[in-house]
Amino acid sequence: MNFEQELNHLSVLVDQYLTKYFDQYDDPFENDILESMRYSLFAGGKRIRPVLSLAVAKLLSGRLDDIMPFAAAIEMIHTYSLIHDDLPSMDNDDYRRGKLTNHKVFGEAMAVLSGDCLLNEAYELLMKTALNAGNKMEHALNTACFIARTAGKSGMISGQVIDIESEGKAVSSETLKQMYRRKTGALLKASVMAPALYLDVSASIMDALNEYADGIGLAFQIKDDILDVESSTEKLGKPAGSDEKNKKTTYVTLFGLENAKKMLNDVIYKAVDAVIPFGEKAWFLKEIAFYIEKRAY
Ligand code: GRG
Repeated sequence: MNFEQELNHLSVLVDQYLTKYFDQYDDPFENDILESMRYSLFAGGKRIRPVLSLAVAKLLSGRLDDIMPFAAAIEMIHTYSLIHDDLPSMDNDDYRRGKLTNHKVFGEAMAVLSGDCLLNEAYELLMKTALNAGNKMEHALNTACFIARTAGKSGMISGQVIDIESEGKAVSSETLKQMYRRKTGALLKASVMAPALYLDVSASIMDALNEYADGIGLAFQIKDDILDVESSTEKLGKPAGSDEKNKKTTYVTLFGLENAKKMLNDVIYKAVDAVIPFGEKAWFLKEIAFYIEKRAY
């Protein structure tokens, strides 16, 4: 399989799992909240986080089934974060993935609740997975704790807080890096590390994957900064030029467009180098890193 085929194959598996997962619910009193949750969960996201988890699982054990619930939970958390990020009290965006944002379709109250509900659903899935993990229960709980930590105040949420507090202010490169590592990098790190934690791999494998995750996490956000100035609203499916509009400090405003591109390339190669010890088996992880560098949206 080539890169596009493998990417498509893994993201279809994620879609099938999520579809089946939500098909288990049929209480008519839950229809409205489920409609709002499904709207954003199936709005055409790239599924890069769960695909990363499955790719690492393939590399480490060849088994995808064990890791799928963790991957799906991470995608639910990611989707909740985007619904809340788009709210009027946060970025106040009308479009995401080329579609109206959740609150524009279902109203602000329902968007808050469907984000909350996706987060709850994610934790319920993680806990059920741990309960059913037999002699791997402790590893499953460790993995769930790690995901919770990266999504919470030690990761994505404090990153979002730094982002909100930094608007309209001069921000140092150190603060910007911290913000990126938390806001964007933390959940990508959870995606890469979840299979490693569940499978309880050696310290050297953990270190290599940690370095890879650090690289792609930072790269993902630098690329986001570049796309914001180089791409169009049509291609992005969300407003281009929003960083300037919201007076945000980014890699582009701090270092200039060309330097930001060089820095992006450097972190991508660091990530790629980190997985060299895995040899040929790491081809897809390397390709994902290049995909993050080259992605158009
Ligand atoms: C509201 C708790 C809370 C957190 C929000 C993740 C986040 C924190 C905000 C998103 C802001 C943003 C656009 C960050 C840039 C990086 C990023 C997370 C982009 C969106 O991820 P993709 O490109 O989205 O993987 P798709 O649509 O493909 O799923």
